[in-house]
Amino acid sequence: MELGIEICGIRLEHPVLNGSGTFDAIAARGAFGDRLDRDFPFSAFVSKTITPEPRAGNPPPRLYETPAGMINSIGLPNKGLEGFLERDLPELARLPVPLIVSVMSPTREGFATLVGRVGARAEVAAIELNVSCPNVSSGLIVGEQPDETAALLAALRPLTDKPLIVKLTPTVADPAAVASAAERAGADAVSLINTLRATALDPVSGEPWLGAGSGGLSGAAIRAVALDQVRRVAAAVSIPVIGMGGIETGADASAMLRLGASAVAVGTASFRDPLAAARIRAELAEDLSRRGLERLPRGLSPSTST
Ligand code: RRO
Repeated sequence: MELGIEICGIRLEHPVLNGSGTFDAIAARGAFGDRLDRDFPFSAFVSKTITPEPRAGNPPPRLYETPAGMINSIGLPNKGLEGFLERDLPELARLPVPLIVSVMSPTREGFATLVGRVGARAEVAAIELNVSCPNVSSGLIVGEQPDETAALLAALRPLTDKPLIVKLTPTVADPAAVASAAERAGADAVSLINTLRATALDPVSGEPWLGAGSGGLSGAAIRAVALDQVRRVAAAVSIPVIGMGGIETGADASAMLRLGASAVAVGTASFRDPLAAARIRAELAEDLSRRGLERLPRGLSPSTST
């Protein structure tokens, strides 16, 4: 079965990407060497989110395993824009697939600097705007407000010809309204969902387990939420939707594609098995053939009601 897709003008061999921040390709190259390039599990690589200035991230502990997923409170540790361009970009540009760089700033000016500088690099195929990180304490999450999201896109759109993908938050009553605002203001695609805000207590001390107090829930626990939000968003926009949230099998990926996603991303499953996405792609091809589908099902959404 032909799994190739074109998304925002970028040709991809199949529809399985990684979720930003869930696969460290530079560390993986150290561990697996050239095998990583031969067996690379994703059709495009989305970087961990970068910010204008370096960040140390949140205090430990940063992870908590739940019965069907995990809570992270990583807090955006990164080398900052300059460190990324100098040290990480040359490494990521060697990957055998198109590179999507995820960026985030607490200010519109910071976003503009990131988009201008990253967008000017030929190694970068597209930029993901992370307006949905649950783990920064800067107050407003831009992606919770349609108007804020649109204003951000309107400011950034003229700064680059590269496709802009908006990473949506699930913590809104109407994700389709935010997605539509992003589309109207010039977004080329949306990706969803980011993690859901979550808390866990240390069973012994009774205090919050995570160093930052709370974090973002991912994994199988959020799959049903992700499927519903992808369905609602895909019904509302004409730009491509990259769906993610708890995808662990080809059947999960197939469901998300049949609900309107043009591509999917694997995140938490890669922590347990770095090659999970390769298995999911193979299972997806089998699932779609079993259903008699000869092409990827964008547009065959069984329900478009919200
Ligand atoms: O770094 C993080 O803590 C983080 C980010 Br930027 C994000 O977008 N989503 C998430 O669950 N964690």
